[in-house]
Amino acid sequence: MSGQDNKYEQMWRKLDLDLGAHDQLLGVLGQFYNDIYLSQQGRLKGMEYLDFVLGEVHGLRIQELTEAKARGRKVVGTFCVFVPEELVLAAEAVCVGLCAGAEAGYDQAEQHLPRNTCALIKSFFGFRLAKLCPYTSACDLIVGETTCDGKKKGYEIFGEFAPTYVMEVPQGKSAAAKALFKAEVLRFKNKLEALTGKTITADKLAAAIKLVNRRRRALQRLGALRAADPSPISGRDALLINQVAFYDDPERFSGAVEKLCEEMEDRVKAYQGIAPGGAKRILLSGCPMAVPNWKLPWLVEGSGAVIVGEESCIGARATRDLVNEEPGDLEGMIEALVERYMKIDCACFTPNDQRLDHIVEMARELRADGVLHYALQFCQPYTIEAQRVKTRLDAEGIPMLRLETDYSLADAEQLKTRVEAFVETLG
Ligand code: BJ8
Repeated sequence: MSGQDNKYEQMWRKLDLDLGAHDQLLGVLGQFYNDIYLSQQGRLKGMEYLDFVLGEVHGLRIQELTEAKARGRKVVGTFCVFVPEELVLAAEAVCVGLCAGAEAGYDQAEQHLPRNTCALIKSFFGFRLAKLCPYTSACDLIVGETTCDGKKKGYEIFGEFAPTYVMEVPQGKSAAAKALFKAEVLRFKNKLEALTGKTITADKLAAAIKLVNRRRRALQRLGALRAADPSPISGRDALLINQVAFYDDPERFSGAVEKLCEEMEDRVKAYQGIAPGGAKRILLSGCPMAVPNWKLPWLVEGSGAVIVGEESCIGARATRDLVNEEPGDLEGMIEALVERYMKIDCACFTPNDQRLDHIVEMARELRADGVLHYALQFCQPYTIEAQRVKTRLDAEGIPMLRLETDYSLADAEQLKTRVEAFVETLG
């Protein structure tokens, strides 16, 4: 990631990026990455792959996407883990998660959205409107979803600036809700077939299910290894891996994570860890942290604690459940997709008791000393659900600190003080 390197300039120009602003963004991100990531001591050797991928986040991977497009493949962008990636792959398209983790293009975004909109929504508007994101520009279709009110109303406007399709996601888990979601999955399948001109067959879908499950299994294995004390990997690195999972080639990425897990297993056997023995163990819970939103992990680990898990869509909520690989027919596979995706415990659902159970489960399995509940300001689902999380964790005797923040660094000192005070009270 370098603001100086312009070997991709022509490609970015073709994608209609604002080259000056884009160069500035890469320069800032590169510095941020050096400070937060490359300054860590004792990182795993396998993280070099992640450093490389992130270094080429707007370079090599975009080149791969443009080459795939030249060969006739479509690129489909998503903002939510509810969108079944397996269908996108089975339609022979490339699926990329569109990140929205920086305060970029806010001025342009605020011309269309209220100022007090959640940072994630403002960020995906900003990246598009300020012409900063080559992923968004490369997309033939961007898939939104009716999860929170901010997103679903936002997509009505976003559709004026990018080819947008919205999937309806139910707000509960009744049989009627599942039927609605199944109808939406089928509608999405038709949309993809129309977009790509390819038929989604049972064979293609079975292969896509296996591929995406492989990535989930690799991330589950990595997540389970973090139960070791000392933890073999920092929370910052684990978050980065989960972030990169959304845009890297799934097969290549799974191979790299599987190798990394082998290295982690060796560390665990040797009782080696990234944090000093006795470091307080923190579980993060709440809103997703998209690239390059590394603020909180940086502050937490800067306070001497170590993050051992993320109960988040960029974390365990995205990887916990696999799609059943047994059905051999298309109908059975669609059912299996619906079953799996309806298990997601996003705070947009009501009631959402499964999420409370999962937080407790994760805290116990990962031997966390405390939970940091993280919500983006103006995110009603997570800021409100934080109260129920607190009540449940109090009942379980698990300490919790509730934080609301955004992407700005203006509150970093204040957050740091609160996190340090919380860590001191643990164990
Ligand atoms: S399944 S968590 S990825 S919706 S932070 S935009 S909820 S106001 S991101 Fe999410 Fe899908 Fe749910 Fe996961 Fe709205 Fe909240 Fe902003 Fe959010």
